[in-house]
Amino acid sequence: MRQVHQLPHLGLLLFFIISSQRCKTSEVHEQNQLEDLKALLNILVHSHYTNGVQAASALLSLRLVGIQRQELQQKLTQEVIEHALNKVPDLSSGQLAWTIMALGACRNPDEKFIYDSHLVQHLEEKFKEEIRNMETHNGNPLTNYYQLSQDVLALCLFSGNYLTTEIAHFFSPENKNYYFGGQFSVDTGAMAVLALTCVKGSITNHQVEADQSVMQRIDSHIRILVKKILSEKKENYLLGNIYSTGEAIQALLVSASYYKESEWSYQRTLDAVHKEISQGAFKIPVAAAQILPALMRKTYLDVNKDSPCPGSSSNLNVSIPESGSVTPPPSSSLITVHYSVKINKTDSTNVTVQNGSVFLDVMEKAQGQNKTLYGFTMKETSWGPYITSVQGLKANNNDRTYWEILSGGIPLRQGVGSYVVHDGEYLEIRWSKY
Ligand code: B12
Ligand SMILES: *[C@@H]1O[C@H](CO)[C@@H](O)[C@H](O)[C@H]1NC(C)=O
Ligand SMILES: *[C@@H]1O[C@H](CO)[C@@H](O)[C@H](O)[C@H]1NC(C)=O
Ligand SMILES: *[C@@H]1O[C@H](CO)[C@@H](O)[C@H](O)[C@H]1NC(C)=O
Ligand SMILES: *[C@@H]1O[C@H](CO)[C@@H](O)[C@H](O)[C@H]1NC(C)=O
Ligand SMILES: *[C@@H]1O[C@H](CO)[C@@H](O)[C@H](O)[C@H]1NC(C)=O
Repeated sequence: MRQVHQLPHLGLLLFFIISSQRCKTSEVHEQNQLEDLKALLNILVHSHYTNGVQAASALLSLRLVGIQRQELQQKLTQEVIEHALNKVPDLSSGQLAWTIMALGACRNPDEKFIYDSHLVQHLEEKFKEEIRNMETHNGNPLTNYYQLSQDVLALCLFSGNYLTTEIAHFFSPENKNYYFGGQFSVDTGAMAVLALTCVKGSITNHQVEADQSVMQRIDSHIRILVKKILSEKKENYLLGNIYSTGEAIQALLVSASYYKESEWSYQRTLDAVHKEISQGAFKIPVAAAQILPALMRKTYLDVNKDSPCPGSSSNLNVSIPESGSVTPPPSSSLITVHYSVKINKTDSTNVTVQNGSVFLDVMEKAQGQNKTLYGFTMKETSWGPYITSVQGLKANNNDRTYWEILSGGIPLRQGVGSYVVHDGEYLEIRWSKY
């Protein structure tokens, strides 16, 4: 069945694309980019949301770029509220921050829930718990710095309380939490730039008290973080990898006064992203949600609970066809892969699975062979299944330990639920520190 969904506001998107590159593109180019946007929207519209963070990310992005599909937004809002209702104690700080950001992205009736349920006060508490955990666990937060930045951003935009001295102290670019395995995390740095830029704006507008030295330190943090993000610009113009580029673009859009025009071209990075979209890199709804605002030159700092939700006056008639069945037909051929679990010693096996299987299928097959050696646990997250333990050994944020997944000794850039395995491949899951 091919249902056709009308999307009148694509006219606005088209307008943005054309106006952002009027000097160099051909019509074909524009048409392709519109197709890419439709593909992203298609994923956001047709995904089955199993998780409050997924729904919040999607709702936030759709509101930021001004896509108003009444029934979809209602469905997402319902999902977000249901996941928050009575479950606030179970949410991590960043999950709560994104719940607030999504519900209050612009002036709308759902905002009431934020205040009726005292979500901002709960977030203040959760942020304090993160800091307390750092103080008692060797500088390690309960979650991570990506989420601490989400917290600060939401507190800043929704008039929550925080100490600017504390922000200046903890968000120093030397802090180890910006790095995983010694490598600067572009996603994390970008989210911090957005948060710090918001805080800086609030100080400038005297919405919060701060002395001159705090202001200077925050300013210096932004400058250094922006430099680090730019130093992760790859030959293909992506910033970090494809999944950090959306947030990195946002960070660079709000911090233009910190780098020279010659240091970064929005257009080049945008073209690189479009190339990846057409190759199908954004099949997961959170991935699509994280890249969408940047494509429309929007950032999380455009969240404004007091201004009306942006819409479009254009009535260009474009439809999004349902494409629920893009998955290739099940192939009957079998492939064999090598699979090992590495802690101090390595346990290996060969596993035969259907061609087209993902990493998780291999893990399940191996577990069936020998539960002692290959048994594992996982939890559902916004990016899909996250491996929490293998052989009974549990990942722990307080020790910065996790289960790293690799192919041929190289860390994968996708999770076990998404990565499609190949015949003869050497897959590994390794007990690691970040
Ligand atoms: C922090 C972080 C980690 C931490 C998580 C532990 C911690 N201290 O929080 C560490 C360093 C351990 C980690 C590990 C991995 N990560 Co990571 N991670 C992130 C980061 C920076 C923030 C996540 C977050 O807190 N989100 C906000 C909260 C509110 O959402 P949440 O859903 O509740 O968050 C949880 C999940 O995101 C989960 N998680 C973290 N990473 C990953 C990756 C996958 C595939 C899954 C399913 C879940 C997951 O941990 C979060 C806290 O519980 C994101 C960046 C981004 N752009 O999102 C990358 C990111 C999600 N990670 C990524 C990847 C690839 C991985 C690994 C698969 C790397 C590897 N080769 O082993 C592993 C996961 C392996 C496994 N065990 O299943 C990619 C995913 C891309 C994709 N298309 O799937 C991202 C987008 C980074 C990037 N730019 O490439 N990660
Ligand atoms: C949009 O196009 C479809 C066919 O492509 C047509 O049936 C419909 O009436 C059009 N709607 C508007 C508002 O122009
Ligand atoms: C790995 O070996 C080291 C050194 O023998 C030991 O200290 C550590 O506890 C071992 N790690 C695990 C997870 O077994
Ligand atoms: C897996 O298969 C390879 C040949 O492809 C073989 O060399 C290896 O010994 C096998 N490993 C195990 C653990 O059976
Ligand atoms: C697996 O499927 C892919 C396409 O889906 C094909 O290119 C590849 O040759 C297949 N491999 C095997 C071993 O059948
Ligand atoms: C699993 O592996 C362990 C260690 O090699 C072995 O002792 C045990 O018998 C195996 N179990 C099965 C069901 O094969």
